[in-house]
Amino acid sequence: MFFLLLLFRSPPPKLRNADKWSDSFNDFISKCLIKDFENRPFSADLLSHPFIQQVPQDTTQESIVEQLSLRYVQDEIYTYIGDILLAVNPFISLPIYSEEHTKRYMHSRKSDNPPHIFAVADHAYQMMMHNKRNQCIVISGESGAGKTESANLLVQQLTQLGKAPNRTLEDRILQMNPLMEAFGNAKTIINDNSSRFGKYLEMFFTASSGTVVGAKITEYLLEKSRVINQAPGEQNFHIFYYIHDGLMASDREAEYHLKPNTYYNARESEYGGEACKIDDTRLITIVSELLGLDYTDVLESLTTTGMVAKGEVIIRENSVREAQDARDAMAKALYGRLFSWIVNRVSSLLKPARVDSSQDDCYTVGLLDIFGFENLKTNSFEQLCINIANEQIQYYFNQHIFAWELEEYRNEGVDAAEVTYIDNRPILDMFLSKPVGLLALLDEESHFPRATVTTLVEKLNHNINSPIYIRLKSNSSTFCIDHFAGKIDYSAEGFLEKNRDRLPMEIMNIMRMSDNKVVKHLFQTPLTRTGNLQNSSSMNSINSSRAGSPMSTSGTMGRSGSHNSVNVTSYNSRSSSMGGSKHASGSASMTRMQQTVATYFRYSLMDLLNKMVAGTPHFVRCIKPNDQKEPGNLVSERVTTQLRYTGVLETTRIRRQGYSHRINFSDFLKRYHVLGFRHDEAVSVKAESCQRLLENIGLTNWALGKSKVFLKYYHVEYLAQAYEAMCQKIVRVQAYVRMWLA
Ligand code: AOV
Ligand code: MG
Repeated sequence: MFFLLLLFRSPPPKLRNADKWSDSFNDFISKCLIKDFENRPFSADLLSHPFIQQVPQDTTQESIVEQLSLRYVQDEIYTYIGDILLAVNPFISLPIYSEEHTKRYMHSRKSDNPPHIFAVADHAYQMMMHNKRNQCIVISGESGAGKTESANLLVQQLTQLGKAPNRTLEDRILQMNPLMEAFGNAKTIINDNSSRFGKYLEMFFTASSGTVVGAKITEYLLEKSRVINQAPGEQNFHIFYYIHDGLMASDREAEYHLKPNTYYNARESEYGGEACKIDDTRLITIVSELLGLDYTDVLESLTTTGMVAKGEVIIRENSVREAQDARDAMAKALYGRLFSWIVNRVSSLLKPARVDSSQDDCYTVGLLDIFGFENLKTNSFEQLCINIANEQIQYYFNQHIFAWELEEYRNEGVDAAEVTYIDNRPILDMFLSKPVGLLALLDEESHFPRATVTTLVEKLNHNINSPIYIRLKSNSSTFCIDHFAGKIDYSAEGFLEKNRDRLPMEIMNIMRMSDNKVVKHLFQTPLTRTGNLQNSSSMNSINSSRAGSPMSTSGTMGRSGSHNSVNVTSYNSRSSSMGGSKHASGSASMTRMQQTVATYFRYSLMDLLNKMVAGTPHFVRCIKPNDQKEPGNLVSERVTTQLRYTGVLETTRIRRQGYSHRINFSDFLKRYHVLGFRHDEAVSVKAESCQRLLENIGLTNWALGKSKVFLKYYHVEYLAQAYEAMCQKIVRVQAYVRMWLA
């Protein structure tokens, strides 16, 4: 810094000689920059910094919990395990998200400040700008652990980092969350604001200046059955209560025909086998009016079914059960499609103009916030899907943190940690493989009209041969799965109907004739199936899957960023129908066939994985300290369980002993040459050059493989910052010289 100040005061005399200026100048710059660098060596302090190395060498599960507990009572809810952030839910608003905090965590080193969710945003942003690669922040944790809050805080910080060019864009991005949560979140037994859908939010930044220019949301697997039925103690989606409570009492009744909340809790218990009859036809009048439909059309679509027999259309009356199913299917389809429509509308409002024309101009930071692992009193099809999605995230975490890393050590001959971890791939295989995976068997059974819950469970019991699937002999409609996060009993009651998720054609047809533009539009697109497991945005992504992605025909799960070279066969490779090329035509045929929820769920999972592997990942692990939502109360056993099943102890080991970042010799030398050598010093691409560079910078604890430099997570941050600082200096020096020469 001192040298730079001098530079701005008086020009160095040697530079006046035009012939010699070049050499002297370069020499001068090299010297002064390296000198400046020596003033900020890579100090041992950084390595032993309390925020980086909080966990002592002889770490045990107990000592981690103890550390977390000690920190938690002091409202220090964040802790790093290497570059992974643990966030323990405080269940109380803490004064740690102020403007001052926002500023403190912008463009800073992780070691400069206490651990914080803002630091994760900052780090991802810096990595995106430095490495010119898309980033992805994966937030995981049980239901109620704090994923959505974390995601919102990340968006807040990223918006600030991206210096939104105008308030409108910033406001729009920030306003999106309350809107999405109003329609997609609900009160459950576990969480008052539980996400009932998975959300992948991509924020777009310009490559040149890092300015945020837009965002895109993709939604996954909305639990739309909540519209028609909620478990005791749970509620419908927030929006219903907002509308009800927000309307003037007079409008509520007169315009929208809304009754007090309790009215809507009344359910029928008896189905009866007889032909149905609608007792209160005023309700049909109201529904027709509100949806812009014809009264008779609505009545008939609910109470009758048209069938083609011998070329003739025969109309038959529905049973009470069928009519109720038709009504429920109508409500679910309407809500699910409306939700997708809102998501797409929001995305189009936030769409950056340049993304369409030139993708290369932007990089993204993606944020994944899904519904957390659930174990309720009664677990149904929704919990099964939610928990499989969580298995998938855990699998991705394992692959990234352990499998790929250990494989690279072996390939490159690097002597590093031998860490064992619990691989949950057998669980995913049990669910997703074909033809005897649980979802494939469910699909098969769903195609038999006469199938019952008993035949389904019998089929599962008979065909699944895995220790993860546990038969419960005492009850013919339940089974148990030994998930990564614990054993869960599922009740298969309703699985078949929920999986078929049929929307009668009669309803589809009348909706398309609605006078209400939005309703009409919702049912117009043939691609939008009867569930939310399908939305056009995710369909697009499936079709555009790239080689090396989990959707590729090779069946390999490629990795992004500096790890691109490693391909590990994922469980998808066994599921031949998941091949990328098949998807292109697959989506078209989907419009024709009635697709099951399970099938679409598999597509959605692949799509999600596709998005995740396309960016360099950052992990936030949310921990739930107790089940009572109490602040200041960390129940050790509860936390220990979560740490155990998420592999935090193993993560600690691999992060201490291992090298989370690999970069090949050539890229390493190209990128960091300026930090360790004179600018004009030619160096050949080999291990010795990398070693010299690392030694010149003063880094320790790295390793060299056959073709790659192996770095610890903190090296990377240091290198990125040193590089950016050096670039800024060079630019300033060059500007000064230009000014001086002119
Ligand atoms: P989740 O997203 O992980 O559950 P949330 O993010 O909704 O969990 O958090 C649950 C509740 O915990 C929130 O409504 C807040 O009351 C509280 N909370 C979480 N994080 C914080 C924080 N950083 N500061 C203050 N309070 C917090 V689910 O969507 O159910 O899987 O499916
Ligand atoms: Mg949530």
